[in-house]
Amino acid sequence: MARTDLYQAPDYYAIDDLLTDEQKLIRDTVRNWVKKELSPIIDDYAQRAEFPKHIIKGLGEIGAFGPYIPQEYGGAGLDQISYGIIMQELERCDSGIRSTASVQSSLVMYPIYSFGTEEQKRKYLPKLATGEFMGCFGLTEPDHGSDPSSMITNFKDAGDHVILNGAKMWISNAPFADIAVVWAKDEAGDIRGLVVERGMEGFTTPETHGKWSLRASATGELVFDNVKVPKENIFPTIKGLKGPLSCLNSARYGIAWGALGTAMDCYDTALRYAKERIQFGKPIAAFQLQQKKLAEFITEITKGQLLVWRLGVLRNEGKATPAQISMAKRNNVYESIKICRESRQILGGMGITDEYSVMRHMANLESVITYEGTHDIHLLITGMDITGINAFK
Ligand code: TGC
Ligand code: FAD
Repeated sequence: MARTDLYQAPDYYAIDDLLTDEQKLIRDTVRNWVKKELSPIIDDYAQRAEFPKHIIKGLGEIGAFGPYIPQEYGGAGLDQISYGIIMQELERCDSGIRSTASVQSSLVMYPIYSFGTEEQKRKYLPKLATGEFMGCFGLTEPDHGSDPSSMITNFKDAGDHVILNGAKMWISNAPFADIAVVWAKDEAGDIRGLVVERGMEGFTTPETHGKWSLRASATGELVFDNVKVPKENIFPTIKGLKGPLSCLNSARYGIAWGALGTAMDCYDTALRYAKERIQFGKPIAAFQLQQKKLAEFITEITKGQLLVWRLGVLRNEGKATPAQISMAKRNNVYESIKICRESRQILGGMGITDEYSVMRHMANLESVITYEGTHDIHLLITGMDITGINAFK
């Protein structure tokens, strides 16, 4: 059911004062676009478990695809905080929509820009920036999720092309993507990246059905059955897991901002509802137990906002470490999922309906806390960073 979007962003510590005029303009542009184009339709699409493909052009127009890719390749040439703000505003509406934008930006455009040949950049980036081409990122396999270095998807040399075999699972955007950035092992056993195009013989993208989470995002498999991929589609120099993991640094950073958007939306919804809903002759906001929840929400949101803002500054300076990004992804998703769950309780029975966004956000974050490295994997990354001891293996 279409509902009016009354969202007002919380800013308890005047974090707006830390933003430039350009960053605020970008934030307002995306927020207004979301209110007009996305909020009225998102629940219908989530209920139908369908990605709203007609918004792709609009996402391109507001600069949501490759915001920090240089303008000469079709990107917007923005800074990292602007990228984060765009992710926050999109995920404020729905994690699945942010997923589509962050996969396109950080997992498809970023590797082509960072590792691709000049021809690959010219061929793909401008079309990805407008949404004329949509992309997906294939790292996870049915038997290799948290441990991608054990992947079995591989390619063999066959003259001017290679023959690719294997399968990837849980791939966002796969069912409609025009191209896939795929990570596979070469004959020496090194992980390499290559661009596989829809239409190549033996390449299929079956859709994954039955999700209770991220329902407005299309998820699928990538199946490679002796696919002939021209050698010119291989990223020439990057080898090893650091290739895909570098892309994840960018996407995890965007998720840290994005997840906060869900918490900000749930807080705003729960606060408004608590002030309006009367029980025992008073607004439920007058009860101490409800105030405790709301006070804790705004505290965690404020801490999360400061965390991502500082991380954005470090990324702008080229100083953010993968472990710092990992901490922000884990913390902001974890705190946001708790805020969404408790907001749902503040709304009582109404909280389970699509009249409010809280239940959808809560269910979406069950994917977000798992993808791009699970909560536990990120704890181990911090653990290894501070102790110097690897507890993964
Ligand atoms: P390890 O031996 O630690 O490292 C292998 C090589 O990679 C380097 N490295 C990194 N480089 C850049 N950025 C990072 N974050 C890096 N982390 C490690 C490392 O220095 C080493 O380099 P070199 O030169 O020595 O070879 O690797 P490991 O096999 O022990 O695994 C480490 C672990 C578990 C942390 C890692 O593999 C991991 O992060 N696992 C989680 C997997 C994951 O996040 N998958 C995400 C799939 S994509 C996705 O979910 C998209 S959802 C998108 C959406 O819809 O929004
Ligand atoms: P597993 O790795 O099997 O983990 C299961 C449990 O074991 C987890 O709780 C984990 O924390 C724990 N565990 C694993 N190893 C350890 C350890 N060493 N120590 C302690 N605990 C451990 N992937 C892509 O490549 N591209 C995409 O676009 C993409 N989109 C996705 C979209 C959705 C909706 C979802 C749900 C997933 C997506 N993924 C994508 C895959 C995602 O990255 C993986 O699901 C994730 O990395 C976890 O892998 P797994 O599901 O195989 O879980």
